[in-house]
Amino acid sequence: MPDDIREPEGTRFPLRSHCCFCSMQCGIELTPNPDASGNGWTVKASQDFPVATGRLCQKGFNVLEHAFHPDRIRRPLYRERTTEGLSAGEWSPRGWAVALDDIADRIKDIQSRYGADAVAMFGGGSLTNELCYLMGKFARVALRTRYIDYNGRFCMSSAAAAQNQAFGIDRGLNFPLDEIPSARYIILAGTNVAECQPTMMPYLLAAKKQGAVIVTIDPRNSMTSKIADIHIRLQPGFDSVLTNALLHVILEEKLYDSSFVSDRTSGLDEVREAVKDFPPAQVERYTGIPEEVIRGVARGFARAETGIVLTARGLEQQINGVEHTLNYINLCLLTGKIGRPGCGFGTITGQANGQGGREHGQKADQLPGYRSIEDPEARRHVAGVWGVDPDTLPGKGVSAYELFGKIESGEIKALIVLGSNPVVSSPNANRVKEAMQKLELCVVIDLFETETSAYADWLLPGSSFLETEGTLTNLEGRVFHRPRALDKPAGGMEDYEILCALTERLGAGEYFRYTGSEEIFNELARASKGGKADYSGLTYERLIREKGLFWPIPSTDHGGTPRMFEQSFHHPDGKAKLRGIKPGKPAETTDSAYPYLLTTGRVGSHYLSGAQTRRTEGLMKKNPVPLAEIHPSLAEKLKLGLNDKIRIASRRGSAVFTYKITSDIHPTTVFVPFHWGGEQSVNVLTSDALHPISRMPEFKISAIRVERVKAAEPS
Ligand SMILES: Nc1nc2c(c(=O)[nH]1)N[C@H]1C(S)=C(S)[C@@H](COP(=O)(O)OP(=O)(O)OC[C@H]3O[C@@H](n4cnc5c(=O)[nH]c(N)nc54)[C@H](O)[C@@H]3O)O[C@H]1N2
Ligand SMILES: Nc1nc2c(c(=O)[nH]1)N[C@H]1C(S)=C(S)[C@@H](COP(=O)(O)OP(=O)(O)OC[C@H]3O[C@@H](n4cnc5c(=O)[nH]c(N)nc54)[C@H](O)[C@@H]3O)O[C@H]1N2
Ligand code: SF4
Ligand SMILES: [Mo]
Repeated sequence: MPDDIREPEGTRFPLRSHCCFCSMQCGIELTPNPDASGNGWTVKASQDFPVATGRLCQKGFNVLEHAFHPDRIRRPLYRERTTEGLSAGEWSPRGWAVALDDIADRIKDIQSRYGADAVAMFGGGSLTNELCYLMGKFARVALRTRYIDYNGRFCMSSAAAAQNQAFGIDRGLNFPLDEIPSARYIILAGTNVAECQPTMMPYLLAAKKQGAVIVTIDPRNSMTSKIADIHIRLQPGFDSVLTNALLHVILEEKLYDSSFVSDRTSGLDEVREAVKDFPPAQVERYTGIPEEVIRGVARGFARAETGIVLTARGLEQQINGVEHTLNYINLCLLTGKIGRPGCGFGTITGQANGQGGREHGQKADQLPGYRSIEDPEARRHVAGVWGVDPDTLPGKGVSAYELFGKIESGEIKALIVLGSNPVVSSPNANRVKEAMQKLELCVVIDLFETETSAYADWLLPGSSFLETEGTLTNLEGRVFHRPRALDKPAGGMEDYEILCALTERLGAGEYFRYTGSEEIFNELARASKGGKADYSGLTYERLIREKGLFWPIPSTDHGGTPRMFEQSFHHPDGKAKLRGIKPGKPAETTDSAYPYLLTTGRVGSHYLSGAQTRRTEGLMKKNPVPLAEIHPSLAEKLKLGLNDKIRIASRRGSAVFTYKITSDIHPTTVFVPFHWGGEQSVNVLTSDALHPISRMPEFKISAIRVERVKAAEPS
């Protein structure tokens, strides 16, 4: 371990923390072990956290590697710009005071020339609730800019919009994970739990052991679908067509729960109308999914005593993602499978704090507590907590990807990135790179030099999950406290301290003087009071004592809300809204120039932009490069030979990949994981079409052409 990261004085071992990667947030225990290879620590699964007790996946076991990596940035780094834009020059280290003074001076200068909105922030969903909250406040109170958004826009925005429309509230799972074993029928659509939330698999396996039927819906026969009784391999983009057929059968055969539908929902006629033209025989002709499979799944789910539908990015990261999600929600509502034991709908949140990160104000249109920044009452309440005049709060800005459009057009001149690597993770990455060149100031706060910091003037060292205390909210909506395991690096600053130090220099310091993250949390709890995501009944003391609590939790004597919607939904009439879905087309369909579909996603051994896991030897060994999955029929057509590669071209760019032939993938589809940058970046190909409401990019569907690259040819 580098000697500037160490355990605090008087520490008792093992140190406790949580894996920083996915939304399961498995507990970990660290013990120094001079005999351990690598960094001198042993990581064990904690027996103490009630979500994934005693289990970790491959990323969890390797989670210290990046945190202790020699590539960690230790001091603020600076480099000069040339008249062409960015210098290709070397970074040079500077002191904190010099760095913060210069950044604040440049922000003030840019804002005096172009106005407050010329500075933007880009946040992330891996950060603590406290930091996400602080970023929203920092943007609105210290920068006074409307332009803040975050990577959750690429992640949870479609599911969030759908849940808000259907239920009037958005919490990923409406039930705790430990209800899964009581479900007798489980539909997993566009979710690859086995690789993306591996420690959730035991819940599914327990359900299976008790007789549950598991159905997976995915263009790939993924690792998750290996445990399924029925796998429906559909072409990307067809979820609403398939679900309309399922709903058609449920209505036609009168399998729905008529008393639940009439007492607790509105909109049945809309669904009837939407699904009438989707009889399963016709859908079979259109999709190739056999009529008897469609009828079997519809009957099985509707008749099962209990049932759960889970979705994830597979169907959400599309320009029709909100509608696809709504149609899966319709399945639960029509059959009355929600708000009671063993039942419910859930969208599986992705990032460590993908849930809390979408609740407390780092989204363009949002104030803490899941409030709307356009709502005068919400503005008054939050401004009151912040001690500012509500009229000084800016209005709503634009979504994550649209920020790059504003940079391109010259409206935004400065960007602060904290907790994301958007040059790798945004769609149409070449356009993003071009936009980044146009900035007058780019500040990246990260653990490492990244593809995004290649466009930065300043790269400030961020603090890792081990070095910060805070709260996070897992995929179930369970808020928990993550203790600080290690001291921050010598002479370093925690992420929140960097922002607070900037506010002093920007003339807003009086609103940002905190003694620590607990004080930020207490303010967040007050700001969230009365909002949809109400944390006002939470304190650090309670969270530590009770090992996490489920929001909403509106008072200190409230026990939290593990299962939602038992009595009512969150619309004013207390009912859930059924919505009739007319399936829309993807932004791009295939044609003779681009005859295949590209879909993108994840592998078990890497995490998101790979900034962390590509620095982890144990994980890199498993997946050193992105492998494109192609169907044998395509391989045959291309006459691929030994050591050949494939060139994939879309309307935006092209890239060369190593491939893997597998009959598990839909014949029209190619899958490529997105965890790599540079020449291995699949996002140079992806479509930047956005959903009209959620502004989610269509990461899951791009029309492509595939060519053989002969082994000897230079790529
Ligand atoms: N190992 C690992 N785990 C992770 C992450 C990681 O990067 N690596 N990231 C975390 C984050 S932030 C997230 S958001 C989650 C994401 O978790 P998931 O959403 O489960 O992951 P993806 O691989 O993006 O997509 C899931 C599946 O959708 C399928 N799919 C593609 N197109 C369609 C379609 O049109 N319809 C349907 N039904 N399915 C389709 C893909 O084939 C894929 O198997 O994972 C979290 N966990
Ligand atoms: N093609 C394609 N693209 C996708 C997706 C897809 O399925 N297909 N999925 C999308 C989804 S769901 C997501 S969530 C995004 C995510 O993509 P990104 O937002 O790029 O996610 P990360 O790679 O986690 O980036 C986090 C960065 O913050 C740094 N970091 C981590 N923790 C901390 C911290 O505590 N403090 C500081 N200062 N820095 C920290 C890391 O080193 C890393 O550089 O990618 C999206 N992009
Ligand atoms: S399941 Fe998620 S939180 Fe748990 S160890 Fe794996 S990556 Fe970390
Ligand atoms: Mo995500």
